[in-house]
Amino acid sequence: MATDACRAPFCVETTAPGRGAISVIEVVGAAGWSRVKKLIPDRNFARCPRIALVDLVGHAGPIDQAIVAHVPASKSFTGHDTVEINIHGGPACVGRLVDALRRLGVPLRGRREPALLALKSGRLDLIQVEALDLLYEATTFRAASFLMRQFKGALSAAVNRILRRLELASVAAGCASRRTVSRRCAAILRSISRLRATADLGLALAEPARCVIAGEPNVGKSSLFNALLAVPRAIVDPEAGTTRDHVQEIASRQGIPFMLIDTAGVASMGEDRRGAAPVDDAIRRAAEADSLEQIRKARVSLFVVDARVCAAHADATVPQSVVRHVNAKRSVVVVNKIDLLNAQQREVIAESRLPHPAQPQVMVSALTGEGLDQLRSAIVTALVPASPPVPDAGAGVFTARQVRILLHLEEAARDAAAAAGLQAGGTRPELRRAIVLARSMILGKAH
Ligand SMILES: Nc1nc2c(ncn2[C@@H]2O[C@H](COP(=O)(O)OP(=O)(O)O)[C@@H](O)[C@H]2O)c(=O)[nH]1
Ligand SMILES: [Mg+2]
Repeated sequence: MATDACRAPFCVETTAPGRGAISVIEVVGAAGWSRVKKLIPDRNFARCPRIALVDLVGHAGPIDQAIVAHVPASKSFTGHDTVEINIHGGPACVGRLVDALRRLGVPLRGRREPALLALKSGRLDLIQVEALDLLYEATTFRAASFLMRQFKGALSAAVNRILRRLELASVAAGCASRRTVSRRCAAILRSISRLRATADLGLALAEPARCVIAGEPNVGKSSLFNALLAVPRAIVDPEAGTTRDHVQEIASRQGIPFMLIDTAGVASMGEDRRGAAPVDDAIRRAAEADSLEQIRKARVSLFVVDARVCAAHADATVPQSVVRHVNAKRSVVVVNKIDLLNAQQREVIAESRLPHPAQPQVMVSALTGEGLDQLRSAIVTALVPASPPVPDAGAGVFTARQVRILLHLEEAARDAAAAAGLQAGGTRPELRRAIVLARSMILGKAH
C-alpha cells in the first residue's frame, strides 16, 4: 500500500520528554532505515544486522552511542518499516538526534502518529487507538489493566457482536415475522444499554476526573488536600488567604484516579474587606476568580465548611457565589474540624443537611484523620454514581466520543424495536442507521 509513510518517513519520541536513562526515538517509513544508516559510520554495520550497538554521528559531530533495531513492515505494529533508536535519555542527546534526522528529511511528529498510521493500515481500530492514547497516561494499575483490555479489543469485539446482530436483524426484517424481528431488536437494545451502563466507570478509569476542594478561606481546604494525599503538598497556615494559585495532584481510591485540586477559596458575600491594600485585594479577587473557574471545570466538588460555623448557625455555611456552581449530584459537603466539637454539637450537625438535602455530607478532621476514609468513598460515589456492571471483567466504554455514538445507537435500536412492532420491514431505515453508527464507533467514520 503506497501511503504517506512510504514516501516520507518521520520520527516520534516514544518515551516521555525529560531526563531518564534511555530515550526511544522511532523512525517510521520505508526510507527511514536508509536515512538512519547515514548516521552510522561503522562500515561493519553495512552488513545490516537487525539490532546493534552503534555510534551515531551527525552533521555536527558525535550524537550518542545507541541501540538501533530495525523492525520490518511485516512485524511492526503500524504495518510500516520502523527503526527504533535507543539513546541515552535527556534533552541534549534527543535534541541532537532529532536535529540530525530532520536534516536527513525525517521530521519529528506527535507521539500519536504511529497509532494513527496503524489505524490507516487497518492494524488497529479507533477504539484501540483511543485506549492506547489513554494507556500512556494511566496512573493506577486498575486503569492500566482496564485500558489494556480495551486495547486488546474487548470493546471492539462487543461492538462487533452488536453490529453482526444488527446486520442479521436487517436481513430478517425482509422475511421473518413481525414478532421475531421485534424480539431481536429488543434484545440488541438491551445489549447496547448494558454496554452504555459501563461508561461511568470506564470514563472514571480512563482519565482522572477533576475533583476540586472549595469553600471559604481558612476552613481547612489545604489541610484536607494534604491529608487526602498523605503528603504535605500545599501550604497550611492559620492566616486566611495563604493559598492563591490552585495546586493539583493525582490521588486514587479503589484504583479510580482523580485530580485533586486545592483552591484559594471564595469568601462569603459581604465580607468586610475595608482596610485591605488594593494590591492584596486585586490578588484575592484573581484567586477567587480562579477558584470559581476550577469549580466550574470540575466533575466533583468538595465544599468544605468549618464545623464550628455549622454548629453555630446551621444554614450560614457555603457562600451563594459557590452554591450557584454546585451540581447537587456531583458534590460533597465536607464538615471539617470536627475535632473541635463536643458530642452534642456533632449530633446536631450529623442531622442537618447542608446546603441541599440531596447532597452527601461527610464529617471529617483533616488534623486527626477522622472521617477521611468516608470522604474518599464519597468521592468515588460522586465519580461513579450508579454501581454499573464492573467493566474490569470485559468490555467497557471509556471516551466521550464512544458514549455519544452509543447514545445515538441506543436511540436507533429503540426506534427499530418500536417500528418492528408495527411492521417487520419498517425497521430497515433504523437498523441501517444503527449499523452505520456501530461501524463508526469502531472505525471512526463520520455518521
Ligand atoms: N483543629 C483543626 N484545625 C484545622 C483542621 N484543618 C485545618 N485546620 C487549621 O485551620 C487553619 C487553616 O487551614 P488551611 O488548610 O490553611 O485552610 P484553607 O485556607 O481553607 O486552605 C490552619 O491553622 C490549620 O491548622 C482540622 O481538622 N482541625
Ligand atoms: Mg489553603
